[in-house]
Amino acid sequence: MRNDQIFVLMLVVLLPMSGCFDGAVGDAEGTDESESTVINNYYNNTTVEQNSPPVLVGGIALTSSCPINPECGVNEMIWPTLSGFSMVQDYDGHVVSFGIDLDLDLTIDFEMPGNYSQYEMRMSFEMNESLLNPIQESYYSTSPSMVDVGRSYCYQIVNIIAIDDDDAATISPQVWIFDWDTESETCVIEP
Ligand SMILES: [Ca+2]
Ligand SMILES: [Ca+2]
Repeated sequence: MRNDQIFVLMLVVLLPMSGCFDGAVGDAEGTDESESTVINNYYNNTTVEQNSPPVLVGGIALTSSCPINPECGVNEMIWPTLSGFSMVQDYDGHVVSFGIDLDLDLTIDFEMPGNYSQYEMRMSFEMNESLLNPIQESYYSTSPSMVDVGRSYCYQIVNIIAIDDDDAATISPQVWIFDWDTESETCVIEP
């Protein structure tokens, strides 16, 4: 076989193979590009899901309060009012709503005023007595010597809710305790 014949034979064999190599390299590059696109989408999605809900400290209770502090007579006291020390912070945004949910539908019934980021006394005179609906319960214990065993009291569970500007809510359930009147056999929802 002559040298030029060998060269032609090698060309015949190598040319189709080089085509395979080119194609393989092209495919590999294409795969890399689509993978990097997927990773970018992943980071974008993660950023959206990383909103922190508000952090809340403190609580809200029922009390008798006077709208004109501090010189207020007993007959000027209003009951029930909502009050309590609290602070609400949103570390990656701001709080847009803070208050109490009395009928447990996860919607705030009464907003609490003030600067949310300060730990301060908040008070609302908007409270409505018709939303107080405590349930009777009895103290019980395995020890018969306990003074309270058999006596009744009343309670109502309420939600304290804070919502941030990304619509994330922090819900903190609290228990309000009321007296039970043995004569009328009703929960006492008076001061
Ligand atoms: Ca937030
Ligand atoms: Ca509600």
